[in-house]
Amino acid sequence: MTQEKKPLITHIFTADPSAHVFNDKIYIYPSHDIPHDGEDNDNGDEYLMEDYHVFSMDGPGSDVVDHGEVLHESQVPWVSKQMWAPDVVCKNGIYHLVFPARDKDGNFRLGIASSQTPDGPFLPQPNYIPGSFSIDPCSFIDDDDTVYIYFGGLWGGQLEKYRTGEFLPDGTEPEKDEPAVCPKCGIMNDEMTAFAKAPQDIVILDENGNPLLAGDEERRYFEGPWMHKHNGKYYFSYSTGTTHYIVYAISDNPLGPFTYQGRILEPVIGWTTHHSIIEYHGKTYLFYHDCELSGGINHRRNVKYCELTYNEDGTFQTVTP
Ligand code: FUB
Repeated sequence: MTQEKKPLITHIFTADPSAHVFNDKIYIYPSHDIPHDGEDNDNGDEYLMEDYHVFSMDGPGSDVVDHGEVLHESQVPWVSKQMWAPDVVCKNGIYHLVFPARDKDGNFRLGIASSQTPDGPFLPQPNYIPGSFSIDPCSFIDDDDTVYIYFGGLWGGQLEKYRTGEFLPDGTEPEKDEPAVCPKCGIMNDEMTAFAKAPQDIVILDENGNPLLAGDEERRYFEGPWMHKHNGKYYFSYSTGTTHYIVYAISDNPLGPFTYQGRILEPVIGWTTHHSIIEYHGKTYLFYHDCELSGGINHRRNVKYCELTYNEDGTFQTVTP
């Protein structure tokens, strides 16, 4: 499989790949990085995405098809800018693109756009999901058809500004010896228009059953959640941001608490790291991004993938990029 760990898409910059298997094909829903010469900052202002493209492959190793632009910010009434990492879930035969963007007040929100087909185009709902905030939605459908939206990102993603439940413009992260800010999860209604159950904390515990601390930057949640199920267990994986790892935690319940297990992916070229995991024809694949194509420019990223291997006990073998 010669494409493994090589830039998969080279005609535009792509990042944050959410991969899914629909109709026996692999579909990839990434962010679309726009090249510019602006500076990086801790607010993520360099990530100036405006639209989404959908890509598909007949299987690992096959050519990648670009299905073109499937949604642009100009089509979404509530969006001002920065359409960041999206995901897609198929519920009742409809494909729902779940995406974050800044609203007209500059706050990140989560929106939905829908299509009859996995390759779009996607028609947006006029308003964001009421009560939604922050970034990086991962939409997971369980065997009983319940759709869970896991989300949240620190710093530019504003998650630490919602520690009280309200938006506090000056909200900060907890002290290093306090429990870390938790990612959130909301359960969607059947119509995929609103949360049926308001977002709650997803608690990640250490090996002693204590919540990970804010100062535990090699393990605590930063952004980029992904959920998948394997042998009846729920695997919650995410980026540690400042320490640049993709790590994971396991639970018997989709709402946790989850227990930290270890690393999936060591740091890649570039500041951000963001991934997804799929099963395809009995094998497991990790989709991720780095900045190889641009020679390390943080906001000019490219999607890659490789095989991911479970150990017999259900833990992962760590991937080195
Ligand atoms: O692509 C913009 C942001 O960078 C994403 O929301 C984060 O997960 C990081 O990859």
